[in-house]
Amino acid sequence: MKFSVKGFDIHAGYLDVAAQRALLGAVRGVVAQAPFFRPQMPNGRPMSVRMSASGQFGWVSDKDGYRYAPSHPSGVAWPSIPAEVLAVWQSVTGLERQPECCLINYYSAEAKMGLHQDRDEADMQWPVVSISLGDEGLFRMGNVTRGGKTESMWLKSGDVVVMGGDSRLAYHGVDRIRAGSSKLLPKGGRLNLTLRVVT
Ligand code: MD3
Ligand code: FE
Repeated sequence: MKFSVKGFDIHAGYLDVAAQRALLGAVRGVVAQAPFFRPQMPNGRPMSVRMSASGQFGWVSDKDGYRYAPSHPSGVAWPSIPAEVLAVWQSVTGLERQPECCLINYYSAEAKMGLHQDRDEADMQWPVVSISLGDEGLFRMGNVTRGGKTESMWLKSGDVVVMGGDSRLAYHGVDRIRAGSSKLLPKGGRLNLTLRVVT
């Protein structure tokens, strides 16, 4: 079912297990070419979340700061966004415009992501689509400005979230992972794919 929390459109149970497995296979193909790495935070420490990407751009962060970049830290170009992933963008947004980045976040049981805004894309009119796979993650949704009330919900494997309109610039983060809550990933953990128009 579809519902809205603070302007975030949540499609709970959007992907059945077969579709989740197909996406997982596609992600494995990407990370075989572009292995997970731990981006550096502004304080110089590595993030707990491991990242990779596909598409014309991925997100990298190092001593020079963070930015969208056309290649993996190893220097290889990011693989193209898998067709199965583009199909989710198409069915949930109906847009002609294609995403240029599919960021892949992997959360081990201990990983989390602090509250932040995503504002490095050129045009915030385009939505961001998020696909959750594997263990459940506690997603926190805030406001367009820092502070104020937040709402949290557990995102489960197969859930798809569309961030458009006011929610596009809202603060958000992932507080914790419920280890062992899904059997999709044999070694556990949570994968989150975010599809973005960058330019
Ligand atoms: C709201 N990822 O990669 S997905 C991120 O579960 C990120 O890995 C989280 O925040 C995760 O930047 C949350 C939901 C999400 C993703 C992108 C957004 C919410 C967003 C961009 C703008 C507004
Ligand atoms: Fe984000």
